[in-house]
Amino acid sequence: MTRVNLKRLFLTVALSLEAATAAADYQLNIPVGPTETSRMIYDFHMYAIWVCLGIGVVVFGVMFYSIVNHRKSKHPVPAAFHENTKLEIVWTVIPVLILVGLAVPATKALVRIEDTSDAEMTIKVTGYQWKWHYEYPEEGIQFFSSLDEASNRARQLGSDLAPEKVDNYLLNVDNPLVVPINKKIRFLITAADVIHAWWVPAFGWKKDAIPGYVNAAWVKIEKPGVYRGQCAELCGRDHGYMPIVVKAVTEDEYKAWVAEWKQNHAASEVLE
Ligand SMILES: [Cu+2]
Repeated sequence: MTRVNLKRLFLTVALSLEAATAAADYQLNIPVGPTETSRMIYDFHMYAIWVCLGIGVVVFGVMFYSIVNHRKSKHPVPAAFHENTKLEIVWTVIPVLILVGLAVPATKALVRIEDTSDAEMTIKVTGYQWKWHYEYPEEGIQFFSSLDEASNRARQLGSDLAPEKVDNYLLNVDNPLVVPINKKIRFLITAADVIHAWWVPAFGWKKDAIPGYVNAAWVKIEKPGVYRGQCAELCGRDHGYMPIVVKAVTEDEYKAWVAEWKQNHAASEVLE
């Protein structure tokens, strides 16, 4: 490759990298959500990364030191030793300690994430092809949550509505799940037809929704807001069109929403 060509190649790569960074709203690290579990996962992830980095620095340090200081030109005759009990004990004990140091906090986090006891309220989530059904057993509230109409219209072949014109295209639903903040909410997750998975990245976990089986998970959201997710298990033709929207609101707003819902829905028409 000529010099000019190389220069052009370098420029093209540099420019496209810059364009990609500017255009994409992405981050390299995992996000920290508004929940304790999400923070715990993030903290452990960072801790593990630093441990790995430390191991890398030590291992590569020893390797480069050996390459440079024990090169053939400096030591033409290689050392001829075999076995070193002390060294072997050291390189067994240190990795074991590192593994224990990783396993203890990882197990603690896992146990905490799985512990759905002492929940203050329960929400039952059922996956359908291709929508979600939410039920608040204590309140007698239940409804389906499907892709919003604008997205559904825009996604059709030859639609008169352009996807760019739709806010949160394919990420909005008609009836979002409304939950109060600062309450431990237990989710009971299942499915009515095939396997789906309920996933809101901000919460830090995702759970399979399996017909005939109930999975449990919990969340305690600390910040009001709209949290979005999607079905995370390929479940058929419209798998990509069953988003999840969770609206986390204050306790008072939640109570008002419950009252309003009950007023608008007679007991007889709870299920479609
Ligand atoms: Cu699905």
